[in-house]
Amino acid sequence: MQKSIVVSTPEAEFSALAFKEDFKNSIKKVAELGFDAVELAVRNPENIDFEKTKEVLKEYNLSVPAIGTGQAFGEEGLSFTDFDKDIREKAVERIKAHMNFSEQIGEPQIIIGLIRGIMDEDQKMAEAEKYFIECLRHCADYKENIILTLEPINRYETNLYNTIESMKNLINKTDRNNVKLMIDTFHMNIEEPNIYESIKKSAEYISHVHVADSNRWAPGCGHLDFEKIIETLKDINYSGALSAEILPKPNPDKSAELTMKFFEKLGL
Ligand code: LER
Ligand code: MN
Repeated sequence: MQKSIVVSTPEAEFSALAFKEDFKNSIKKVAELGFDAVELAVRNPENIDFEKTKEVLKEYNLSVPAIGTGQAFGEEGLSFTDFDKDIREKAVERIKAHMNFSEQIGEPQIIIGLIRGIMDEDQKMAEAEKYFIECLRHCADYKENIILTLEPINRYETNLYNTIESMKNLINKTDRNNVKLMIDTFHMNIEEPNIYESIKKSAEYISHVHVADSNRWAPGCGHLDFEKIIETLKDINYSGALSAEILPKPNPDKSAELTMKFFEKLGL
């Protein structure tokens, strides 16, 4: 499993990011700490210099297991389930731009997390789901070689698809080979009846993993049993990345250091 951490390209506001300033410097620190990979959180790929990004990643020999997209919802309100067709279309166009970016840097996986949106009081679940599936199919068919990895997110952040079971149902209904599941230990701790059983039952769906402890600090700073989580992931033959999506606490550098020390303690 690759040791990875989320780094944002500039302009981010989402709080659970260890690094969000000075891209090159962040990448350098991540590489020096010994990470294998870096997950990029990107609001709008149009603002990014693809070549320069590729160059920096190459210089520090880091791969990119996935690209995060949540800021497009958090900062611009783009969503796959909005009542407004225009907003849904803009959300699809944005994810297609992420897919182009992902293809350019040769790491074909896009996270569909908060961009699913939040269901309005007046909206019915069936309607939200219909829109979500429509948008997913548009994106999935746009580039079949790029995986869209769908993230169950806890109830305090969205009222749509909080559990792994609900997301697997949605994935089955979407019926596209490049639509997969990702798990996040922070959300699982809130929503899953049994973290290990949920992982075991999802073996053939999981394409990416976010790690954060129960308090969203670096793994090892809360009360999750990461030894058992890693063991379970090994049992299902998961060989992708463990990507730390953590609060920058007690400060950004220290949170990354704590993550790396704990990864090493786990024998990763
Ligand atoms: C994004 O990966 C995530 O986990 C969400 O909690 C974003 O708020
Ligand atoms: Mn996450």
